[in-house]
Amino acid sequence: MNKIVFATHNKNKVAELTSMLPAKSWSVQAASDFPELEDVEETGNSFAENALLKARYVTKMLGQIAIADDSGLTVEYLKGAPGIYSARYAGETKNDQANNKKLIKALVGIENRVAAFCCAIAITYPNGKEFVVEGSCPGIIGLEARGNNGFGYDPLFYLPEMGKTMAELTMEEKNKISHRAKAFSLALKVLQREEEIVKLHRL
Ligand code: ITT
Repeated sequence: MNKIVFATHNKNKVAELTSMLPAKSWSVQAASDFPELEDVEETGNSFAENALLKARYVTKMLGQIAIADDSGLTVEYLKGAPGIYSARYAGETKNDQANNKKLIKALVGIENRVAAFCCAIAITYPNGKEFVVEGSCPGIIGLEARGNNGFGYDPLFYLPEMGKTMAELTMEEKNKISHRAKAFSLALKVLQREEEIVKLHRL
């Protein structure tokens, strides 16, 4: 079985990605399984650039296939913020509650609450091949937090067609519609295709 490493220190991302892996496909480890891996500085200007930085680092350090997710929330009224700065919107400590509180405050009295979750997934190979795929999920920012599932901005992210926030969905429900699920289904196609190419070369 081929090995891949999820190049993230975010346990919620690891849980969501792992639950979307087809059974008996890849053997997966997370960055937290390797104490030598440090947090990568996200100096890119886009989700895609940051995802590539994180995946490249892990492939370089471990010599293994790496998958990294860079994701966040874009709010139309805030001209796309918090965007690539979503984790640190309210400060360096990456506190979900503080981030949500700051977002509620930023939108007090604002009618335009259009938003989207975005996710870029980078896949890097020890042979130098690199791929990036992306997914997004539209929604609106609620007036108050609702629901206890998920993480990050999920309690504020209202899905009109479901009448629920993302935090009121089970992981299984979230995995059918989320930005991460859309990007990951494309990532799986890339992984499968690359495996087929390797098999062809062995013939
Ligand atoms: P890694 O860099 O180690 O992967 P991180 O949490 O710092 O972990 P990001 O830099 O990609 O990851 O920041 C993502 C932030 O965007 C995350 O902390 C949440 O605040 C938000 N976010 C991303 N996906 C989300 C989701 O599915 N639900 C709610 N919030 C999400």
